[in-house]
Amino acid sequence: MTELILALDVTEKKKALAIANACAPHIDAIKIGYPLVLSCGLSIAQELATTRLPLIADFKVADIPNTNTLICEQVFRSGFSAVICHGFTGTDSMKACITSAHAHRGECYVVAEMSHPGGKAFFSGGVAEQIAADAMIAGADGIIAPATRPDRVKVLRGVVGKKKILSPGIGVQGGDAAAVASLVDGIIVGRSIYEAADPAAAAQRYAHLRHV
Ligand code: OMP
Repeated sequence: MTELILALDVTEKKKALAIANACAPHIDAIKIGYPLVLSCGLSIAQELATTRLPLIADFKVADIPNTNTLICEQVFRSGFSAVICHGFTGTDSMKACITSAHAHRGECYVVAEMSHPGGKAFFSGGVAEQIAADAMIAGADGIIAPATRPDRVKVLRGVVGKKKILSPGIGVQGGDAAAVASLVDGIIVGRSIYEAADPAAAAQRYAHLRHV
């Protein structure tokens, strides 16, 4: 089953709550990152709890193990159910995030390859495959892989097997939801939904892909 994850990258609390509540019946999870948390605080997680949807903290955590643990403890104590971390920091740093997530019955996803054009500069030449493999060894629940490059998603699927792949880059970044939905466990969509005149209707347009 492919889930639809809303990337709620807005910076006004009122707008964030309005979009989240309107889209809630049509989505499976909400991903929140620095834009919303830096403007509204971590308490936004509690305010979004009314949607009854899983909340993914996209902080792309990328520090030494101790700092990663301290960050993830704050994330999970605030009510998030998953965290996204970077993998280039090494297995010990990833493990710190994974351990914290699992201690709170949460999940941890590791960025294996980024979706933007610049993502090719360093996540190339086998690096993404190695990050994905290390993420599996470290016990991650899944990886983040680019919807802008379905061929790469296929390669990374070969590395992670049945573990989850969440895939951003759909719409504004050029990725085609229909081309990746059947390859991944979740598609992440931000601007194509939250910048639409009617975000709920925009989210509903992905309904046919949610259970591919
Ligand atoms: P839109 O491009 O507006 O659909 O948003 C995509 C969302 O996915 C944003 O929140 C990005 O920060 C995030 N994202 C990427 O776009 N590319 C990546 O490689 C990784 C992420 C992510 O980790 O979620």
